[in-house]
Amino acid sequence: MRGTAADVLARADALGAISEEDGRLTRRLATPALARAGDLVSGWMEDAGLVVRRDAIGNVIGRTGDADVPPLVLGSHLDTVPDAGRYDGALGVLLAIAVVDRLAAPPPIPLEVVAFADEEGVRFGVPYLGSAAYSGRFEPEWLDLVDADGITLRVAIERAGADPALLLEVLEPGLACYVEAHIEQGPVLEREGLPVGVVSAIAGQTRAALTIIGRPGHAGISPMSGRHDALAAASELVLAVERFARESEGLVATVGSLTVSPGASNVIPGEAHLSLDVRHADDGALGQAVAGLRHTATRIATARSVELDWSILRATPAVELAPELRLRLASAVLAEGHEARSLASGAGHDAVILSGVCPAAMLFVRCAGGVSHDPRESVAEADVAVALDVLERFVVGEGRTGPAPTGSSRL
Ligand code: HGY
Ligand code: MN
Ligand code: MN
Repeated sequence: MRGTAADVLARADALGAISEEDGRLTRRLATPALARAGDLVSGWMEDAGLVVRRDAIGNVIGRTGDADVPPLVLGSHLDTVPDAGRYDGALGVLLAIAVVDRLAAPPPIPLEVVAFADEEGVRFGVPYLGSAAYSGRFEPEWLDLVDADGITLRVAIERAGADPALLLEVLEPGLACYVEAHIEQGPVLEREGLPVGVVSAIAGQTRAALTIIGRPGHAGISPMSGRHDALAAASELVLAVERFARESEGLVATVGSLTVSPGASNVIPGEAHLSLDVRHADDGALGQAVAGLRHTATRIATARSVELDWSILRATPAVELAPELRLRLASAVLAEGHEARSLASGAGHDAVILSGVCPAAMLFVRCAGGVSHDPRESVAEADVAVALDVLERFVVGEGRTGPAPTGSSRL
């Protein structure tokens, strides 16, 4: 039989070996590694009978069925964070291809399988560039985003062999609905002994870039009293962010990257650049938290006589996933004999963007220890098999023959 859980895991291993870096998995937007991963996925999509194209940002899109009928879209992202696990994103892409591969007859609706080129936002700081382009929601100013090497997104896309101007064309994607399978990246399913879960909502997320400008100086002759040390100010801010989030119910806030210049042991740091990632399930609470954190950062900068530049890179609101799709997904889970546990997602997903253009739903797959964004990420073949059965049943409707329902639904 084609499209088995073993196939999915073997392919995840093959994809996991395609990286920008030796010894660890990193695959960012518009890099040769992502292009190689796209080539592999493109071949698997063709083997499954899909007609494949690549769009200007590098999404790999496979289509089956009548081109004039809005498709059911299945997919996830192919890019990764640095030193990633091999299932975040890739599992959803491979499950989608495997479902198409195993269909015994043409599905009742055209299908489109998508491997998004940038969900994590690692290279240019702004997440969801792939699904935004696919959904016709690409912002022209994003072409001027600059990576750590000073390369703009525009140039990166040109160097990858595509025409960035195509991203500016206004398009209405005309999609019927979107369903994404993804590892849970959390402990709930494992704690409750469940193979899969139906996602109810996705937390809102604000990402910012902070720059602290102090005054560089000679480490040996500058008295402590008159210093304007950018790294010391940044360090106070990092701990203040942690304390603020710990004291705020339901809030998570993270400084994931910090770079210092000029970066020599005998020079007082003149500049510090920090990322800030703030999330909450409630948009009002998120907005208040971001404002509170900005006030805290400004207070620290003033007290230390350093300058602060605070720039919001992207803010995406919390999203409730489509109730009717959640019910259909839950029915498929029940029909496969499992409890249809509903749970929220603290992690962001391309479903956030797709939910702006069509009804969207997500199926979570249990992952060991809830670990993710870490090479220790892992899933069980039996859980992947359940996810495949559920997705197939969702796609073909009740036609699938599965075990009698025994589970219960807590939506
Ligand atoms: O950051 C996230 O939540 C996701 O991994 N992009
Ligand atoms: Mn991720
Ligand atoms: Mn992901």
